[in-house]
Amino acid sequence: MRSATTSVDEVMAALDEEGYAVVEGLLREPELSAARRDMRRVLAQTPGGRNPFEGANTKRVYALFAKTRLFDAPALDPLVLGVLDGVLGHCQLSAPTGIEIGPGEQAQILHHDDAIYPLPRPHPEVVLNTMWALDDFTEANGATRVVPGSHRWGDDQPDAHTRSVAAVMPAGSVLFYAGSVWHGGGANTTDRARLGVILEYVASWLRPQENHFLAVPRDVAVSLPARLQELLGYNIRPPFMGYVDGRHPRRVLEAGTS
Ligand SMILES: O=C(O)CCC(=O)C(=O)O
Repeated sequence: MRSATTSVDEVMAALDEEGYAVVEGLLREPELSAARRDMRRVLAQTPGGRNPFEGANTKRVYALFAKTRLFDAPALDPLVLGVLDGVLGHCQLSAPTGIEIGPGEQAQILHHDDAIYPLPRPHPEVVLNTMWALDDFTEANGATRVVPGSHRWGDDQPDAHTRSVAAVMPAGSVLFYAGSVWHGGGANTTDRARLGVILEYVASWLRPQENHFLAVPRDVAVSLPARLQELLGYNIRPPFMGYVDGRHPRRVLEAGTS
């Protein structure tokens, strides 16, 4: 477990070695309680999972940046941006998702997040995920389980002998994990829900999982910090990937609302 004073290089070294790293204290009070409260407000209007991957007793909040402002700052955390720069280079948000694992939920199937892209393994990282713990993550309440070192696997699949570890961490911590590392939500055997928010990023030459242009209304997008707009796709990957009618998309965003 590392602390908020951890350097970008230390996180990158752990990601390279193990495929994941836990950093404590990136979200502190009063922001932590405010984020938890606001997510629980959103969750009150959120339906349950629709399939075994989403979970029978789990709720997932999609279109996160349309529903809360409490993750604008975490998405731009300097340590996160530094690690993104080192691991992915030019990148954008892919799947910002709140995940509340309810009591009685079974362990999610182990998977790797970059499996959606048809790339032979192993390959340079194209996805980096950050799981923000809003509750304490424990072995019992469904802390994310990670298979250490599995980011280096080729076509190997986890089986009954695969050793996974629970990313146990206090609320306010962040689990960084490579898009290629095998992992999954843990089983929740307690009587309380476990709340976390995933801010997943992808190299900007790939399509993000969520279509942010439709998920986040234009009048909301225009009010966001410029760097967050870029991470939501209002950006050019050099030399010109992502232009709109020959122009930078931010210009079009601003022009459209004036
Ligand atoms: O909730 C978790 O701890 C992990 C969830 C996850 O890996 C996913 O849904 O892709």
